[in-house]
Parts: sequence; C-alpha cells; structure tokens
Amino acid sequence: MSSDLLAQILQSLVEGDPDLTVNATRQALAAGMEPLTIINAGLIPGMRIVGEKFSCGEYFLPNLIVSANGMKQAMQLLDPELKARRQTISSPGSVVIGTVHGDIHEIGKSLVATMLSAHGFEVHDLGVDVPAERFIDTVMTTRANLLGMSSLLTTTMNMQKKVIEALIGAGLRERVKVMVGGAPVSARWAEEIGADGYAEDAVGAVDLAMRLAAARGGS
Ligand code: B1M
Repeated sequence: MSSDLLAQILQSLVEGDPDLTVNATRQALAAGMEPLTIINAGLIPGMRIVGEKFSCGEYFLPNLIVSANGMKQAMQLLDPELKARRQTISSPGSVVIGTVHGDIHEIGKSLVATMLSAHGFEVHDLGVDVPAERFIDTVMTTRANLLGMSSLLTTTMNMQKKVIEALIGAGLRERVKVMVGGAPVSARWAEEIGADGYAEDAVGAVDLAMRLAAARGGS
C-alpha cells in the first residue's frame, strides 16, 4: 500500500499530473507515512527523472513547469507536517534567489527556485525587482552560502554585476558563491562580472548549485 502510493507520487510527477501528485501525497500522509519518506522516496526521485528527461531532450519546458508545480503543491502539504515533527531535509545548501532590480520576469526564476527546493536546498525567494541591498541583507540574515540572480532583460543584466560589487563591499564575497541565469545571460557574462557560474536552465541550475555548494562545504 505505502509503496503503491510512493510509486504513484513518483509516476504522477514524471507524467505531469499535479492533482494526482497532491492527492497521492495527501493519502500517503493520511496512511501515516513520514513526510521525509514521501519526499526522499517519491518526490525527489520523480523530479530527478523529469530533469533527466528534460536534459536528454525527451521533455520540454512545459513538462518541467507542470511537474515542478506538482512538487511545489505537494511540498506545501508536507512543510507543516515536517515542522510539526521538527524534521528537516538534509540540505545541500541555502540559497537566496531573486530577479534583479528593474526586472519583473518571474517564471524562470521561480522554476529555478522550485527545482532547487525540490532537490533539498533551503530557498529564500525574494521575488522580482529585487534591489542589491535586499540581496545583501538577506544573505547576511539567512547566512546563505549561495546567491542566485535572474535577469531577462539586456537592460537589467548589469544589476547582477552591481550586486556582486555590493557583496564585495559588504565583505561577504568570500563566503557566498554566486550563480546567474536568464535568457540574455551567458557563461561569458558570468565570467566577466566575477560570478561563480552560469546555468542555461533550471536543471542546469540544480547541477551548478550542487557543485557550488559542495565547493563551499554545504550550508
Ligand atoms: Co518580457 N521580455 N518584457 N515579459 N518576456 C522578454 C524577456 C523578451 C526577450 C521578449 C522579446 O522581445 N522577444 C524581451 C527582452 C529583450 C531584451 O532585453 N533582450 C522582453 C521585454 C522587452 C519586456 C518588456 C520591456 C516589454 C515592454 O514592456 N515593452 C517588459 C519588461 C518589464 C520589466 O521587467 N521591467 C516585459 C514584460 C513581460 C511580462 C510582464 C508581460 C511577462 C513576464 C510575466 C512574468 O514573469 N510574471 C513577459 C514575458 C512572459 C516574456 C517572455 C515572452 C517569456 C519569459 C519567460 O517566462 N520564459 C520573454 C521572451 C522569451 O524569453 N522567449 C520576454 C519562460 C521561462 C521558463 O524561461 O525566464 O528564460 P526563462 O528562464 C529559464 C532560463 O533562462 C534559466 O532557467 C529558466 C528555466 O529553464 N534561468 C536561470 C532563469 N533564471 C535563472 C537563474 C539562474 C539559473 C538559470 O541562477 C540563479
């Protein structure tokens, strides 16, 4: 019974059926399954398969968005249960993420945030149009070891550079790895502004964050 529900959760993510993901998660909780088991044996392996299918070209962006949405909704059910049990997911790292000042494009940044969260990162999503000071303050208060910035406009890309400069000014650059992304951003741009890495898409962002967090020695 329990393994059937876990299989259903995994399969519903792979097949992009968020309602089924949520229903099966609800049933698994009602059946007394531990939230961490649901996450580690159902949701995370399901999202991993979706990520692999996306990477090899079998799945496209809409698949990723639908599955990530299912994962996000299931996590909304599980979060209070985890808190009630004082359980935490062993986290590869803590990330502050947002779309830079002047830019209100949200979808890609939110997808990256959801995928990071699906892979166990503690994510502090600041939303869109985020001023440099807010990135810096949140890195300071959360003691995050990763900072992610999204920019979709050629006119706002330069804000990524300004945030890195502010990070240096605040004496935080040594302890925080910086990753950047967004349609006009490239690996070359990341190098030019002194970021630690660039990812083309949400799956690449998870890989990059894992590598950067490992280099930083976790959260
Ligand atoms: Co705007 N827009 N838009 N827009 N918009 C673009 C970006 C544009 C390319 C369209 C075009 O002209 N062809 C163009 C930018 C041109 C340029 O600068 N080179 C543009 C423009 C000009 C504008 C306005 C200026 C239009 C105007 O008002 N005249 C205006 C700007 C407003 C502002 O921000 N101040 C504007 C407004 C809007 C809407 C509000 C209408 C809407 C956003 C709604 C929302 O987000 N809630 C919108 C949309 C939807 C788009 C397009 C059509 C789609 C963007 C999107 O969501 N893509 C876009 C055209 C396009 O990109 N084809 C366009 C899907 C999303 C999943 O992909 O965001 O690229 P993306 O994210 C990917 C990767 O980039 C990467 O992973 C994600 C997932 O795979 N990634 C990261 C993203 N962030 C990352 C961070 C990382 C790592 C990877 O690490 C931290």
